[in-house]
Amino acid sequence: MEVLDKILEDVKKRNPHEEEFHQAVEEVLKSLKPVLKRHPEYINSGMLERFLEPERQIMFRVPWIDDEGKSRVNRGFRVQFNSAIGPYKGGLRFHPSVYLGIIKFLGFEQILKNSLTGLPIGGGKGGSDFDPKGKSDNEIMKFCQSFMNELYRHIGKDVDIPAGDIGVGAREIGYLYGQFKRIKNAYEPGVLTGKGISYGGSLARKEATGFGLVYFVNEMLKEHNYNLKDKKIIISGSGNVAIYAAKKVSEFGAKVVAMCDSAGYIFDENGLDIDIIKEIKEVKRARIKTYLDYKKDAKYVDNQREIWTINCDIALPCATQNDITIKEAKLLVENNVFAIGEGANMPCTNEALDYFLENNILVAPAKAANAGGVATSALEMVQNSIRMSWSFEEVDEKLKEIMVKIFKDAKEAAEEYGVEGNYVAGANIAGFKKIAIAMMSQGVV
Ligand code: NDP
Ligand code: 2IT
Repeated sequence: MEVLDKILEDVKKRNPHEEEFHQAVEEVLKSLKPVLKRHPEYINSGMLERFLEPERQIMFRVPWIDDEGKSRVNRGFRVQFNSAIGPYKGGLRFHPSVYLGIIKFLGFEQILKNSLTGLPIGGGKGGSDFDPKGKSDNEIMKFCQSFMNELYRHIGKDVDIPAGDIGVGAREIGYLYGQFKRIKNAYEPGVLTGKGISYGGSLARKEATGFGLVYFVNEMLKEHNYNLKDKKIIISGSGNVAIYAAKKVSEFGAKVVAMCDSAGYIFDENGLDIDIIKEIKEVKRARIKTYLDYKKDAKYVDNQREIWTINCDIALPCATQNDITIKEAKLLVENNVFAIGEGANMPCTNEALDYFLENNILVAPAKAANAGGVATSALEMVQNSIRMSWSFEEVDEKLKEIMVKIFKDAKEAAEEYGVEGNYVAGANIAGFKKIAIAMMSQGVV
């Protein structure tokens, strides 16, 4: 469709040098072709162009003082992308690679992901180029407080509800919430999710993204007469998503043979001990190579990229974007991988995704497969507003139901639009349809 090429060209021109954002838009537009053919009004009304333009983008200075008393400055972001179906919702990422293009791609993906959860949440994302690595607890606190000194005026339980992402976990959310409360002089826990359990956090939120990913992958495998039992799994990353994906696949009887951090990977043919990785990462905040201090038989390779050279049945990229390029995709297929479950956001390049689909590899796409985190964040918001908390089992049960439903919706959308088995397209279509109807109903605002 020529008109879509023109729309993509315009997006590139209006958002120069934001390659990750271009990539995310390109993937979605490609999937939406059959929908837009059936619904030319989505283009003719200008709705599609509005959908590709964030409602609001906020950039701000974050000054803070380090432990040596030196003045430092970082850049803060919040992109409030789309509020058609609910208040902006999405995480905060603290990583030196963060710039506007990263936050925009994440915010854009979040719109469709949040729509897929079936819960009333719009899409947004934020973060900073602050690097938490090597910072003391005091420095992290100082940075979070300064970040909130600006962010507080843009968020609220019915306006915009941030949460965690790379570099932001319960510790950071605690400092952010503490500062929000001081500024507002009100106890409004629904303004942030991923909080500690003692002050309004939800049980199972920590586990939700990784668990949800495995529930989704399990549904996809069932649909194609496979299961997880005895399968060899590689998981990239060793953070929040990776750890709980590893725990859950192990419960399903699969074996995680390799995991990594940004420096290198650990490998054990007999399976890794996930509790040790949890201890290293969550308690000690140490590097993954220290796994060798616990398990002498494991191997450490000082090159994270090479994790994809290992043989496996299923790959779960759970670290960061563009982790699997065409080169890694070809290696994985050569080594007989049969399914990919995207735990991270946009971990495969578009070329890699196309290659997997052309080779009949099952792909569980990020915006569907990792939606369990934000879905459970929305459940945390419900608990905050009714001033009650549910048990771990209750939340986990709801999470499972949501993931099964997301799989069904992606599958049915793919069938309806003639791309059966392509869950990448199915998820984009199913997520978009709800947003499109809401935006069309609300008029040009
Ligand atoms: P964490 O900060 O807990 O962990 C990130 C992991 O990925 C670490 O092992 C980190 O290694 C590694 N990593 C980060 N950046 C790079 C990089 N540039 N190259 C190689 N490795 C890298 O983050 P999460 O587990 O929360 O997030 C992981 C992914 O999942 C992200 O894509 C995020 O957007 C996505 N996601 C997260 C959700 C959540 O609820 N937390 C929900 C849905 C998606 P190191 O420690 O060395 O930096
Ligand atoms: O990418 C994501 O979905 C997240 N980082 C979780 C967002 C949230 O609001 O829980």
